[in-house]
Amino acid sequence: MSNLFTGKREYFPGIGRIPFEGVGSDNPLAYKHYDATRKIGDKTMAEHLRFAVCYWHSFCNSGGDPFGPGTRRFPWDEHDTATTRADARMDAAFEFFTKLDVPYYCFHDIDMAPDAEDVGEYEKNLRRMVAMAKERQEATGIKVLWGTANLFSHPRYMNGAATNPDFAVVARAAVQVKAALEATVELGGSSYVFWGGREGYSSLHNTQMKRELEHFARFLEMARDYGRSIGFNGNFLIEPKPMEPMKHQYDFDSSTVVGFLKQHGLDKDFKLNIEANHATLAGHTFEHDLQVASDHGLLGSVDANRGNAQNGWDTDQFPTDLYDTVGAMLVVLRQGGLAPGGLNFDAKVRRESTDAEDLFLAHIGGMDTFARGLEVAHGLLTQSPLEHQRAKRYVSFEAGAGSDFVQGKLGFADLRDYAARNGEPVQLSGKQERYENLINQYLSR
Ligand code: XLS
Ligand code: NI
Ligand code: NI
Repeated sequence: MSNLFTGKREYFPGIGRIPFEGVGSDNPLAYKHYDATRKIGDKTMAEHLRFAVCYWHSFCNSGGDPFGPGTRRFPWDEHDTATTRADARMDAAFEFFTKLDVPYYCFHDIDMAPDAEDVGEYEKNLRRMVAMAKERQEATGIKVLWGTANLFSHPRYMNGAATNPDFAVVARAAVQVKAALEATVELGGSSYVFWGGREGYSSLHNTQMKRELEHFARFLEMARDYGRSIGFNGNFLIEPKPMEPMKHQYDFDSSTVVGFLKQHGLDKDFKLNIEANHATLAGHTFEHDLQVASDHGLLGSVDANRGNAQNGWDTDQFPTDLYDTVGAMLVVLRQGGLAPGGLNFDAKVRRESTDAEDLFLAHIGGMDTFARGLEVAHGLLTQSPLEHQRAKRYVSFEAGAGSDFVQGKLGFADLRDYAARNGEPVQLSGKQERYENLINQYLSR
């Protein structure tokens, strides 16, 4: 069978473009909430959500785990050479993006192109695939949300990339970041991500942490300067994660990364890419890490997935929890949107999910969960008493001594005198249950 979109082999036969059919439909291959052109406030759902499919989990990860090999048989892997496999994989990827009708995708250099230890060969491989991707983008209108380099799979990076104690490895990592930046610029990507793969340590006994972090900052500075010099005007993004693969990852969570960026004067060019499952691994909620980044004006993009409440590792499941997506979209709407970032499904179907169709079902579910989260969050912000109730808790800072305090007009002795005059503060309930009920009320509207 030939592919409607490329004229080549069809990799997902029997599945057409996914339509919006609404909640009344039982068609598993239709959107129930995500209606790309429907307006929520002043933007369409597509403009608010800016969905991206990730190349690595969707087309490269066949489901291997530490206990056994992959379970999914990818037809694009049934070719003799790395080159023909890469070409076929790209055909499959663009067929998938088009059928799902997502505007963006994200990639690592070596998801797309065959890796090579020889620097020149590696660069040539990537350039060839970038040229092909560019053609496909022009033919389909699909764009890159962000690009990145895989600085964690090759054994040379076992002790880290930019933070490796061996300068030869640091320089080799620059080869990939330079090439991946060029690829991102060539493909019109609006952001470039650094997830700190193995930037961290397994033991502090053999590690000079301060020194490694200084090297990391220097490396990022150089990447920024190179990116700007080749016309990259978008955001550089750091993606926090507290552990895995290393025992301790340097980009632990939003707060840690914000502090690091400010310490090194990188916060003008770098923002954060927050991944739900990384936030929960750090002992936070997804919403918490989003809020911290947003409060600093540094929330750049989101890796949309979820963990598992019973597991302590990065399960990278597709988001299905409405409570989570409402919380996330409240933060996103309050900051006026994510653009030029978006919602990238850094998520994989389960090892037991082996049908080609499962990749569609997973993305449809994730997109519907975020679309519904958007609707509910918008309702909460524009129709419910939520914002007013929340603001009212702080009313004592709006006038009088409270306002003087905020403006820095008081000293500590003034606070003492105020308290002495005022007597014991009246008890004010936090009313958490009222807020929780309000969210559930809007979820069921
Ligand atoms: C791994 C990360 C990775 C980044 C891109 O945990 O989430 O997939 O998003 O390198
Ligand atoms: Ni992850
Ligand atoms: Ni991620």
